[in-house]
Amino acid sequence: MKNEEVARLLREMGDLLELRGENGFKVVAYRRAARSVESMKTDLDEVTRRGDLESIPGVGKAIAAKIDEYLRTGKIESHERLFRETPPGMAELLQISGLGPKTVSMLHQKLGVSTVAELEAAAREHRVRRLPRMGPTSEKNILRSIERWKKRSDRIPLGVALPIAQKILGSLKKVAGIENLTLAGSLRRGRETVGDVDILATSSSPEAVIRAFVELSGVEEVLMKGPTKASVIVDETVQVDLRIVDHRSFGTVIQYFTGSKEHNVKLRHVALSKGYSLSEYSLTRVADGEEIFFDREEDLYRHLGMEWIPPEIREDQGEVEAALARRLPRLVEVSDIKGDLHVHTDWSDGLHTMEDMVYEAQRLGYEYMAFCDHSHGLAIANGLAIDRLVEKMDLIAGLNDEVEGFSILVGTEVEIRADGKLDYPDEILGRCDVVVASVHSGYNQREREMTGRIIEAMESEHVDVIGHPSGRKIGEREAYEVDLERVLEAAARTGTAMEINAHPSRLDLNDRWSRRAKELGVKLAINTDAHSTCGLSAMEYGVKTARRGWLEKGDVINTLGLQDLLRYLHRG
Ligand code: DGT
Ligand code: CA
Ligand code: CA
Ligand code: ZN
Repeated sequence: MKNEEVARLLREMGDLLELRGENGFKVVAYRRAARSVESMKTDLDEVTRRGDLESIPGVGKAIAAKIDEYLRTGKIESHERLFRETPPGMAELLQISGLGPKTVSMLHQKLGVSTVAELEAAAREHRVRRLPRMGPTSEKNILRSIERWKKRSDRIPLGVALPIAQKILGSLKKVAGIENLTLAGSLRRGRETVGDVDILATSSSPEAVIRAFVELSGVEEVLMKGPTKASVIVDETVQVDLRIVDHRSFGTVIQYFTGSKEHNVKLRHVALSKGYSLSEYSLTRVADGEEIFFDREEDLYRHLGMEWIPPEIREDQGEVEAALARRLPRLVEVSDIKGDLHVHTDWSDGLHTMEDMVYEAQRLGYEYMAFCDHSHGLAIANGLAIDRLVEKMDLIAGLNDEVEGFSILVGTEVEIRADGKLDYPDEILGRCDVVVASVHSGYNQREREMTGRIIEAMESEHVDVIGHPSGRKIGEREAYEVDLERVLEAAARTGTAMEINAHPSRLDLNDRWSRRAKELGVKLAINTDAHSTCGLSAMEYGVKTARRGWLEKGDVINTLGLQDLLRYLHRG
């Protein structure tokens, strides 16, 4: 992990130096070093420990010192200086694929271009093609790369896209003659971010449906409108595509437009191996050209000798092989969830009272809920001092007597302090039913410290769950430096569950790490971390993430009934 990061920094230094017109020798040296660090099989930490950095091909004294600096401090001062001294748009220009530093500095010198927007304008005005080594084709390629770059940086969080999509589905449902209205694309697969919203439907009067679609009240711009297809913009930036397809092909089309592209490629291979060619509309028998149509997706998969594959795992990560062998997992469902184990109230930084939260949880059909307000060290979140937590425990006991068929668990979201110690003494933690331990402070620790800090918390016999284990916030903040592989190994060893925090801006653990956790035999808890009654409905995002991680009911502790859960928590 560190090797990759160091390689990236070294390569970036080469680029930034070249952008400044530094001498070519230095530039080449950084790139060569980056390449060899990248291809190394050993950890840089290990090499440093042996005092062997200079044995890496292409790494001399100067670069070795920078690598060493990174390993000690987590940054390279001269890299940061270079970055600061480069106009911000210029570094961004380097991210446009096909644009190296040479081209970027030429564009800067000849056209005064120093941002992506300026480059786009110059290319549209055909000023780029007149430059040396450029022409109409390279100009067109630049524009295409800019489009791709924009798309890549503009992915929409699932938590934003899904409500928008559901609102549109709600309006479309009322349009006369529309049938089989379904989400497709990455949104149907439940990816944590989506490029756009894809919707499919069938209708005997497609043009009327398309007309109604582009005239929906939220539509701000119509990008494209054809007889069976339209693309519009809603909420300023969200693109929504609607396609109306033939009823008899619906199964094949929905399969195709659900993707992922990689899954589709794999599926076409399977079809070919069985003597069919698969298009987005039909399956054609190669031998005699006979075309087979499927109005149901299930039938298409069945015809190819496979189980139907839930959309969330269609990523070509082994699902096609598993479906052929009829060994697909039975993925966990929202209806399997029996309670929420991480919920805040107005005792710390939540909006609603314990009573409000209980009422909503019962409405959702849960059997139990754990109130996990913050611990006192987290002053900004109004964390509870010990006496307040004790007071709350008494109130919960009273509430439990009042409600029927529902159990309120005493919990805490205890802060894992920078040194790995927990924010409450053992005696208090021992009195809780559920202890979620999380990191909300000291994000800047180096990987080794952060990993050790979380593992130390897991060694406590009282800690049941690690909350939002990576700390990332989608589109906002990267994960802190942490070796999740080691954390998961420790979780398996100590029997600690990992949270899938269902808040749509967290989804943490994410899909991949959830799957890895399962592989290592670690249990998960899907929790909303709700800070209000509405927050409790985020469960569906967490379950989607769990499904994308191939999790089954048995992998998730809050699918257990109350008694089994308490036994699992050793508090029976
Ligand atoms: P996104 O929108 O970037 O989050 O990802 P998707 O997966 O929704 O991609 P999108 O909207 O471009 O296309 C929807 C689906 O259509 C995609 O998942 C698979 C299918 N598809 C689109 N283009 C291709 C293609 O070139 N080849 C194949 N096999 N499938 C494609
Ligand atoms: Ca899409
Ligand atoms: Ca699309
Ligand atoms: Zn929390």
